[in-house]
Amino acid sequence: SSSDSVVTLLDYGAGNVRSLRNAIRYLGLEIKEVQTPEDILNADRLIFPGVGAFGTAMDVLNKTGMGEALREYTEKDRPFLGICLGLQLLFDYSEENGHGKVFVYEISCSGFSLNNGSAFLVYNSQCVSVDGLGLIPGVVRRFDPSNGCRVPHIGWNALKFVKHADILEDIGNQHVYFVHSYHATPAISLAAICNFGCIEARGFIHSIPLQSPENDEWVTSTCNYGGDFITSIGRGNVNAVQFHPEKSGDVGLSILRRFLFPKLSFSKKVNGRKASKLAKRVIACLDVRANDNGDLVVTKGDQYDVREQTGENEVRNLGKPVELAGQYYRDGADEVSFLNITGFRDFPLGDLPMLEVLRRASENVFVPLTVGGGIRDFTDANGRYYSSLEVASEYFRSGADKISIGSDAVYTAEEYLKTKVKTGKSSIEQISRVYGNQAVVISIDPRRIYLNSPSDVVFKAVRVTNPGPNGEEYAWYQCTVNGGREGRPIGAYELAKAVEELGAGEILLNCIDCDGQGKGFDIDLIKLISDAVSIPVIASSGAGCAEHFSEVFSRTNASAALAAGIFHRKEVPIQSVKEHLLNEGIEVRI
Ligand code: 1PR
Repeated sequence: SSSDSVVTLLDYGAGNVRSLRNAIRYLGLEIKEVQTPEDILNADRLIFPGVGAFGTAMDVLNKTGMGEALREYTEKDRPFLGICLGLQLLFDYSEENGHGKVFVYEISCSGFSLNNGSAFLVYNSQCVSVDGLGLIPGVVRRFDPSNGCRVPHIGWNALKFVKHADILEDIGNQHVYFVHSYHATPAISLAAICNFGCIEARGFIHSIPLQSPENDEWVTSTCNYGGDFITSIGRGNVNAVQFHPEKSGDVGLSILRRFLFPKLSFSKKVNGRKASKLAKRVIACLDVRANDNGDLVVTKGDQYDVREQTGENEVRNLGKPVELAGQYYRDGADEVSFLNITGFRDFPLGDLPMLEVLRRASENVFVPLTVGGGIRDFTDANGRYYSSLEVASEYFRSGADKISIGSDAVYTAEEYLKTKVKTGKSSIEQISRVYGNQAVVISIDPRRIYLNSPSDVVFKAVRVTNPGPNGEEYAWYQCTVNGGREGRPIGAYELAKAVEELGAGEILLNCIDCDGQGKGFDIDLIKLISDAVSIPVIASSGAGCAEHFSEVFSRTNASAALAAGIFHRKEVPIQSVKEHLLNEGIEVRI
């Protein structure tokens, strides 16, 4: 019937759901937009991709009457798929931008034996929380970096299945893509939160806040990231997942397919249960700029110089951006990054071809797309002012999942270190407030400056593995702007810490000295930065063979490694990098 070819989408306009729309269309369905609460109640099949922050989303849902309709729809067990925040909103409460109530969690524990009797423990933890839809018992909390995990949780994890769910039938041991800072917790066994030494604790926490979080009947899978958290729920026709099926490659598309076409039968795969850590990501990067004919091409520099050293000195041309992005997706890249490398001098919203590249790439690439270059406040030739947030929004609308900021982050960090004041007005703060920290990547372009002694500069210096040309044993890493053309009075270490405080969600760490050299990543630099911050760090610049990837993952705390040249020149396929990592015992998505 015609209703079988339509899915209703609840998009309350808080961010980028373009990726999901692309995935639904790719699977051959039409999308009906929810305009009124009745559209929810009349849906045959509803997808709710929550985006933005919990409190803001609930405000919108409550004001529009959509919240009430969602409650009714899910309570009636109508076909529902929540994604990311669309899972979290089904719970009782969240700590994310709670503005109303202050709860003191009183967690009373029972059901375990202590001195032959039952015991109570009062666990005092203050939480300002905000009400959710309240379909599922439990609280949504922030990941805690003191548990040894980087926040946001970004990347690919395999799931631990605790209960059957039709839509998860095809996952097996394969990884799915997460990006979030908050998570719902399963009914926690007491042993998981209290260290009672000799006491065997096997009870359940009965009240958070004064209400049972016994959501066992809902939980279909979990994952461990500084503790167990809920990765999917399902009961009857109501499903929700914390990860992003629309960004999880083929396996993600199969989850959507199972939800969208429940009547079709698919072959079954056995779901694995092996423990999984967050997989290390392998990212393909496309430096994009116009060549001398004005066509956008993928180029690649040697220490940031992208012009051929021979003949006409033309811009090196390594292919077409949309085609290469599609190729890398099919080859197994975990993410694809576009860097508009002349964005610092050209206004990106004037650069419509770049937006078109994004639009077209995102129609066929179902892993995360990052785009950078030229994100800053700008006044055009007609005197019209654009904020960096407007520039970023245009990138998000065109299909980016994350944006990256280079030069503007350097100026912002310099100012912040001088004044120690968070103005709330910088690009980092504004964009992360609206789109979430996880959507804001800071691209650092440092250059090594050798020193005889670390006390020769006020910036953080390290002892280098390979001494400088005059035998110098130390170096500091100077930040640059405008594609490496200008050095600034701030080090990569100082910048990284400042941007983390300002709300950046990830660092893309290049190194001008290593770029395009194929001699390996700058381990000294990557160690320095990945140990200094608790947000994920992407190592970049210098990969020349598969062994360089295992080296960077075994010797530093980088969460991902990015390369350009070796992939463009087809020297090392992405798949063989992954296989090598797997052989070295490093978890990757295959
Ligand atoms: O300053 O916000 O407009 O952003 C400009 C962005 O463009 C920054 O992210 C900056 O890193 C990038 N960029 C500017 N100029 C260049 C250039 O090459 N002339 N490219 C450039 C940066 C570095 C990596 C490269 C890795 C891996 N290129 O993107 O892909 O070094 O290369 P390899 O594997 O071949 O060694 P703003």
